Order: sequence, then C-alpha cells, then structure tokens
Amino acid sequence: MIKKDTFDKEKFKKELESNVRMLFRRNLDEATTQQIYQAVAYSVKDDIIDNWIETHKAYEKQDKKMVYYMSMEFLMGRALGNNMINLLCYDEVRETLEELGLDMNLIEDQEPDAALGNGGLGRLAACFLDSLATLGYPAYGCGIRYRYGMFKQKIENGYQVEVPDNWLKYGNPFEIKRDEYAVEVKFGGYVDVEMHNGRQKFVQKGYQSVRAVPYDMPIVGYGNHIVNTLRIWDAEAINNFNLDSFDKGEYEKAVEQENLARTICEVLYPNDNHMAGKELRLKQQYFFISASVQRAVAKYKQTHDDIRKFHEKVTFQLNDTHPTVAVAELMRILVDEEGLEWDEAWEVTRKTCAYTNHTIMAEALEKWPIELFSRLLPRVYQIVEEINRRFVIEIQNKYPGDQEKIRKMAILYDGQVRMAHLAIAGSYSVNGVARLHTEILKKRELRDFYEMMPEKFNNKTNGITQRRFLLHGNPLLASWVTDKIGDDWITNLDHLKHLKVYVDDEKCQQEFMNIKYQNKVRLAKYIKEHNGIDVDPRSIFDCQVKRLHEYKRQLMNILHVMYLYNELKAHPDMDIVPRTFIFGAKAAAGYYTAKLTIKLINAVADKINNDSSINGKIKVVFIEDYRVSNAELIFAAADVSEQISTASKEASGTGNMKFMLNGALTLGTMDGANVEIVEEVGKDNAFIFGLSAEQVMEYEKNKNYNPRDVYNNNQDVRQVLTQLVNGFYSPENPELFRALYDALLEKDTYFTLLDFDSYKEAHNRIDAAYRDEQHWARTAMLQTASAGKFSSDRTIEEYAKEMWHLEKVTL
Ligand code: Z2T
Repeated sequence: MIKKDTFDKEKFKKELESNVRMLFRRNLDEATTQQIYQAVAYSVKDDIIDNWIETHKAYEKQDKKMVYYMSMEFLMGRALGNNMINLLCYDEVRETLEELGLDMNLIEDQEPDAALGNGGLGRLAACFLDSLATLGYPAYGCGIRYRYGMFKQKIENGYQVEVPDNWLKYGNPFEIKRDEYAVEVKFGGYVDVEMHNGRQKFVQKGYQSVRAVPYDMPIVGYGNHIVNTLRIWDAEAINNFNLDSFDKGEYEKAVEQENLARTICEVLYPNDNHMAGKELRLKQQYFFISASVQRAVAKYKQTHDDIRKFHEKVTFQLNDTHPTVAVAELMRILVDEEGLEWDEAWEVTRKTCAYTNHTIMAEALEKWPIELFSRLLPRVYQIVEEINRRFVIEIQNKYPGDQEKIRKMAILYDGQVRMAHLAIAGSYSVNGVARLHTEILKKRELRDFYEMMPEKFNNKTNGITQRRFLLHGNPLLASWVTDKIGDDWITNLDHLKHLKVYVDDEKCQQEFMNIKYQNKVRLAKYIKEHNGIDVDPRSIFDCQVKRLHEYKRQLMNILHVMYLYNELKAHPDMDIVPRTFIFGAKAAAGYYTAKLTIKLINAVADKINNDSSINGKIKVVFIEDYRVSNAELIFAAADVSEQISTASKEASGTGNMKFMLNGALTLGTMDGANVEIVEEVGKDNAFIFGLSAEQVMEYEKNKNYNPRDVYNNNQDVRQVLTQLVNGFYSPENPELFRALYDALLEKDTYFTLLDFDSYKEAHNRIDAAYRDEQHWARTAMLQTASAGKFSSDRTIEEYAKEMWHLEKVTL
C-alpha cells in the first residue's frame, strides 16, 4: 500500500525493481524510461486493486442506485499522474524516484494520452468520472475501446497532417480485460414473428454478430479509497461456424464477421460538432450501447427480481444523442427478452434515460436515413417506429389538428430518424450545459418540446476537475493556494473565494505573478523544444487552444494578429506590450476551411517571427498536437484566454474555465459559460466584446447582415483581407487563402468582420491593462479566486441531486 500516511519508500523501490524484472527481465539501471513508466504504473495499479474490489463490494451490499454515463468519447489524457494524485502519493513517489536518480516528469511523459475523444464533450466525460469517484457516487463510464484514438497532428510545411494514434502500442498497464462479461451484439438480418405460449415473439434472424468484450479502467476518487470503473468495449469475432463444413455461405459469413469485429472499434471519428453520417459510426453506437445495456440489465437481475423497478437502481445519462439508441435497445430487452408489456417497458425506459444536449450547431444534429437504420438494426427500428407512432398520437392529443407540430416534432420524418427527438421522447430529463445554452434550447431549438414537456428541461452548467487542471497541471500555484487557504479547495473548489482577501496584498500579487512567470518559462521551454521559436516569458501569453471550427473564430484571432503586424510595420515606434499569440487546434480531417486556417496561422507565424524589424514585439506560435497533456502546460502559463466564439454558438466551453482557474483573464464574447464566468469574476475583470446572442440570432432571422458593408467601410479589415489574396503570406501561391477570403466576403456566417472592430478594441484594453502590473496581478488572482463554481464536483452534485437522485456510498 502506498498511502500517504503509510508510504514506505524502500518497499516502493523493491516493488519497482521487481516489476521491471517481471515485465522486462531487466534491472532498474538497465531499463528504458518507457519500461520504468510501465513498472511504476503497475505499482500504482497494485495499490488501486484492493480499493477497486472493496468499492464494488460496497455498491452491491448497499444496493445503491448507479449512473451509467454513456458516451462515445472519454478524453482521459494520461492516467499515471492523475492516479497518484488521487491516491495521495504523488509527492512521495516523486521523491522516491528522485532518490533513484529518476525524473517523474520524464516518466509521466512516457505515457501516451488516452485520447478517446475529440474535445469538450469527451473531456467533460472524463472530468465527470473524476468527480463522481471523488464524491463517492456509484458510477460506470461506458464507451468504446478505440484501437486508434484522436489522430496525432503533425505540422508539415504549415499544413496539418494526421498520423494514426497507436496508443495501445506498448500496452495499457491500467486496463483489465473482463472476458467473463462478454456479450453478443447482432447486426442486420431480418425479424421473424414466432408464437410463444400464445404471445408474439420477435426474433432477429440471418444476422451478423460480434462478441463485445469489456476492458475496465480504474477511476480513482481523491483520497477516499473509492475506485469507480470506466468500461470500454472491444469487439472480437464470433467463430461459431463449422470448420469441417465446406458450406460456402458459412465460410463467407465467418469472414464477414471477422471483418465486422475488426472494423467496429478501429478508430474514433475525428469530428467535433459535426455529423458525418457514416454507417460504421452507427454500428459503433449500437455496438457499445447494446453491450452496456445488456450488462446493466444482467447486473441488476443478479440481485433484483422485479425488472419493473429497474429505474430505481439504474439511470443512463446519454452524452449527446450519440448513445440515444439506448432508448430503443432498453425497450427491446424489456419487451422481447424480459416479457414486459409495451406500456410497462416504456415507463421503465423513460424513467431510466436522461439526455444532455451539447450543441445547437445544425450540422451536428444526428439524423440517420431510415434505409440505413432499419437495415442495420431491423428489430430496433421496429421499436423506434412504435415509439414514434405513439409519440405522434401524444402530439395530436395535445395539439389536435396541428400538422405543423407533427412535422416539427416527429421522431421519424422525411425518411430519417431524428435522434434528438428520440432522446427527448425517451428521457425523464433534457439538459443544456450552460445557462445561456439551455435558454436558447428552450426558446428556440427545442421550443416545441419545451412547450409540450417543460418539466423535463433543466440546466447543468459544465465544470472541470481541479485535481487535473490545477493540482496536477500547475503544482506551483496549487501549493501556493494551499499555503494561503489550506487544501480544502482540492475537494471543495468554493474555498478558492477565501483567496479574495489577498488580492490587494502586494506581496501576494508578486508571488502569484512570479508563479505565472515560472509557468511561462516552462511553456517557453516547451515551445523552444517543439517549435524552435524563442518566446519572451515577459510578453503577454495570449492563448486560443480548442478544436478548430469556424464558429470558434480562430480566423478572427489571426486576422487581428495580421492587423497588428500591419500597424507595427506602419508605425515602427508604436508602443505595445510584447505579445505572444499561442494557438493549438486540430481540424477534422475533411474540414477544408479549418485546415486552411491552420495553414494561415502558420504562414503568419513564419513571416512575423522572422521579421527582425518589429523587434520581437509580437510572436505567433502554433502548438503541434494540442491534447490534454500539453494543455495542462498552456493553461498554467496563460495571461489571456481567448473565448471568442460567435455568440450563441458555443454551448458552454470548458477551456474557458481551465484558463480562469489558472489565473488567465478572459477575452471573450457573451457566449456559453463565458456569461457565467463574467458573472462570477465581475464584468470589470474580463474583456468582453462583440454581438450578443440575441443580436446574432436577430441577424440570422432577418438575413440582413452584409459583410461587404464592413469591408467597404473599414480600412483595416480591407487591408488584412487583401493580404489573404495578394500573396503577402503566400508569395509562392497568392491565391492560397482565397477560400477564406471568399467565405468572409460572401457570407461571413460567423460575423467575423462585424465583430472585428469590437475585438480589436478589446485587445487595446488588454494592452492598457497589462501596463498596470499591480492591477493586472490583482485581476489575475481574482480569476482563480472566483473559479469555485466551475468545478465538475459542483456540476456532478447537481446532476446527482436534481436528476439522478443518487446516494453516496460509504466505505
Ligand atoms: C463537442 O465537443 C461539443 C458538442 C458537441 O455537440 C460535440 C462535441 Cl464532440 C454534438 C462541445 C461543445 O461544443 C462545447 O461548447 C461544450 O463545452 C462541450 O461540448 C461540453 O459540453
């Protein structure tokens, strides 16, 4: 056991040596850093196992209600550091390794990120698991064990190149294969009706199937001995055909099933806020949902005999519509396998499922062609038809004669299955992820549903885990905070408010900014190593790190940098505070405009960074392969947090909260959770600009925005736009950025030009504010001090109390 109070350094060293010998037939001094990482990970896992077993015994014994967090994505990042932190042995292990001449940071760097997610939605799921375990709530995460996670990004000649992420290459020390819980998942074929004791039974025949095998990863709670489980499913081939037979059909089917098993879990679809509509994606969805729901029902039945009370012990949280087929799959199991009547089954299902909406972006709305859906899932489709038939009757009863309502609300319409409508009909709760977002859902996107069933709608503003994004990511600030106010903040982030008494204390201000400076030095070193660029840690670190998407407006940011550069060239003596503009972003592999924006950022970076005439007053850095592990370095080092989405488009944002926690000032629009951040920190302590959500939605409704009006009236905008097409940043191909130019001038869907002046003016305010060192320090400290609300612990408490009605386990 390597608990804080009992940590035995010599014992740990022995274990480590023994692990290296057992795993690699080597002594510690011969082992590679990767091998040492593995050995350390196994020691830590050894420390987890007993608690893991005890936790699950307690759940069973206390018969507590369990939440299954169903998600196509879990963006976990690295496990080792996080596990040591939550086991309270981080410092002890670090010191012990030091005694052996080993550097903990280098060992942690050996672990590949578990990048089973795209961005916010997947990382939110990971933060929620951390909070659930820390709060002691019974929970499973259910997902897919992708062989390849989010691609690794290489930048070649300024362009993004996607490289497969073979994260399991050296094995995953923390996972445990649970072969004993494997289940079969069936695809395709047809439905036959058979009579069983005078009752119709629907039987799927002529199908292909795969064996779903779960792998469990431990989710360690902070200092409470609780270990929950992330269960991710792998597909294996079922080989039940007769090898002796020369039946051609049997043989072909076996080969097809091998292929199906191999392809299902192969790769994560790298789209954030976009639906690609690929058949394989629907297979992935049904695969992990069928497996998870089958297991949840089987587990319930081990200790309960009345399936009609399933919802009293189980709740399924659907992370967006991706897992929504769970509604129909649970119905299938209850009706076809458990023999419930439809109405009974529907009541159980509707009391079990709850749905979280994460976006209003139209292109992200999941709609599957009926042709595809019914071919792949014939029995599940029949059930969706029946759900739809009854739902339409409900609508008719509520709004007699109103055809328009049916058109707008039906689950099946226009040859498609509308997954959000299925999720809403089949759930007891529908929630948005920030106050503004939920209001937009109620007033606009889901207005008809809200009108018909207002009791289902609620808000749960997102949060982040301070254990990873402060305690692990920013150890200097974490221990400073603990020195000031004690360490309660680690499990109760509201305590950060006690820092407020120090914001006017000059010594504290200096300490705070000194820590920020050291973190900037750490990031500068990373940038030097990875980009070969020298950046000045005394410059303002102005950061925008998030997926690349037009609505997030990285383009507006780089256009502003181009403008600043023009100003500097025109007025060489211009007095500005040196700025380092830091970007990090992956673009979906097929998203042309996003990829071109990455190229533009890199082209601008090359030109500006190499122009000695501006004396290094501005630098531009594009951080390759932005991911959870390097994000921790960036948040800790940031002065300015760019949260500049077109108002109404960013459902919440969570990076905004990570920056705030680490003392960065927000430069943002009144969008998503920025609204609540400003509310917490005070509007004088943030740099807010741009159109409001209301204004944006008015323009969209009236279609009365013409970007050419801005172009014609704004000299600065005209100049930077012209530089997109005159070769200023691409002499070898002046037309290179034409597509960006055209998109801005023809439509400017995301109001980049309309917000440009206001954005520019907000940047001026930043420049002015940074000159007053004391005031800046005070404001930075206030960010951390005001970040208490944005803990995922708070979010999870709200889910647990207001929706799931969970009780905590006692160990
Ligand atoms: C995603 O990361 C988000 C929404 C999606 O809608 C899909 C993905 Cl992959 C289908 C993000 C939102 O864009 C972001 O505003 C929010 O903070 C995050 O989910 C978590 O709720």
